[in-house]
Amino acid sequence: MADQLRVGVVGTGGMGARHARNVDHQVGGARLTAVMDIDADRAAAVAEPAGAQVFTDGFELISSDTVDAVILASPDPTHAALASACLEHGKHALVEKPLATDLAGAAAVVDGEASLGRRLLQVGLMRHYDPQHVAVRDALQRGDVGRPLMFRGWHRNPPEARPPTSEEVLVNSAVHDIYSARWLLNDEISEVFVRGTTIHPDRTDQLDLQLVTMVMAGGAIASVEVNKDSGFGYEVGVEISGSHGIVTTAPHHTPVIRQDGAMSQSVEPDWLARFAEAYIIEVRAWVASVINDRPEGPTAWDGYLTLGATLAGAKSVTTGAPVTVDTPERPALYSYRDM
Ligand code: ISE
Repeated sequence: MADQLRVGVVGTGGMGARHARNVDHQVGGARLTAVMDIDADRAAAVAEPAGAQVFTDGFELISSDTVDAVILASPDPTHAALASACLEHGKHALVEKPLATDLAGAAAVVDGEASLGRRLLQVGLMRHYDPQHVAVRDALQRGDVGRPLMFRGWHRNPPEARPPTSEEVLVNSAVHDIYSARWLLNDEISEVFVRGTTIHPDRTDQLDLQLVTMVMAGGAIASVEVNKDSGFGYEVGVEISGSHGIVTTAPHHTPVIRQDGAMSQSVEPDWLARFAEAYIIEVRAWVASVINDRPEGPTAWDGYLTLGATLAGAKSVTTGAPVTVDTPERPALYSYRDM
């Protein structure tokens, strides 16, 4: 490996461009050497400030000997095949969530990594690095509220140019909160039931407002409200009721302004603003883990199990009934869990 970890970024949408910039500006031990997008001009605009090489094929970037490790931030359906290519080339990758868009795809990635016998993949379920979520995790670990019994999450988004399908709301957005429930309750999901409605009466098959309810294997319960067109900006938080108290993520840290007979507080417009710090912490932790060869954070197994529960939620939307979630036996490679 070169003196600094040479990182390639696949995909230069909002998230890929942010990861590329963070690698270039925020991480001491790494430099951006390659950027890929099918739109060469868009890739060039992201690559140029770092003097990185431009690719228009993700698989070529992964196999390039100018790249030690890869961040995959291309469209969701491409994640699994690209992650498998990283495994084939023995390269570490930070794979944006979801690990795959279907369970067979996620299973193939997990099988590939398990048969390699080496953890090379981290999944971008990045609430794991958000200081507000971490503070809740710390309170739970200290036992501040006793035994965690109920998880409540809220996840409110600005509208997207192309409105997502009901399944995309779950697979692209709620997947984060479903991971948070597993992570913070430190348990697996045994049942999911999703009900939804729509803010847009003309889109009855696109449920942009969903209530995800879950039962955990140990008996705790969880619910998540997902809103894909909040009408005011972006907001994500969690609250855990325990046997001795309740812990809630801190509210917005923007100032409260009193003026003209009213009080107001600004809200972040989107996740890139709300989680700006978390993305930096995440990529620093990932680079350090690659350099020290000490994997940490959400694993491919987390990506697989979380997707399994998420897709069970999508099934429940179509059947209108709760869906049981199976948790297969954990492969030995993933026996260590970094809470
Ligand atoms: C987006 O892809 C993300 O990952 C954000 O964290 C999430 O809040 C948003 O809903 C997704 O579309």
